[in-house]
Amino acid sequence: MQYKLSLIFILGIICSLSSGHIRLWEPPGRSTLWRDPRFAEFNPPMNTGDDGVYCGRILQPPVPVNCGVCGDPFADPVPRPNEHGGTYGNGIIAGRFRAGQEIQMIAEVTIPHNGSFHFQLCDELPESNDCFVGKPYLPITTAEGTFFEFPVVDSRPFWVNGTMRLPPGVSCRNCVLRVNYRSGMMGECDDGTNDYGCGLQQNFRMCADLSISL
Ligand SMILES: [Cu+2]
Repeated sequence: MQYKLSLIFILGIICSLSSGHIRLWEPPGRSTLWRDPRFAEFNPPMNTGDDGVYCGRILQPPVPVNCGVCGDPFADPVPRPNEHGGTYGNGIIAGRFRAGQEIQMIAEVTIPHNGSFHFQLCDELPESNDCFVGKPYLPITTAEGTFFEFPVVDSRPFWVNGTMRLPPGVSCRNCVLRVNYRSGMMGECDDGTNDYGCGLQQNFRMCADLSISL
């Protein structure tokens, strides 16, 4: 137990020293557009912490309760930096697609902490928590198979290179794609025991603007 606790402590230090954990390259997240030369003409604002947008470092239950809709600190004034109308949410369309299309998906997990991530699509602007609640998870296909929740099992930084199926019949001039990565570190379960993935976890989010036609 002593060993486990000190391990958690050490991991906590590693986490707090580095921003880090997931970056959405394709379609590029709002905070990552600046890294992509295809969008240089739009002069997207630079966010070097684009892989560390995690609810202001506040750990979250399985359904996040105090986290910005696109991962910013909940206490930030709305629109928060990664939300539509915020610093990084200035309506630059990261990709133009057709409803139901299978699109490329590239994500970089810069610090893996077990757990899993999923994608959802909101068809309203500004995006809202209510819009994402209940929306289906988009199927992600890689060499490993097809997943609605993509499991993070590697212990070293890795890339996920695959495809993702957009929902059929959903179109919008500016849809909002969101990735949500919940870590699977040691935590307290409902029955009082400790196990990986239980209790409060780090929760990363990133939103991207897509234009989807029928
Ligand atoms: Cu971490």
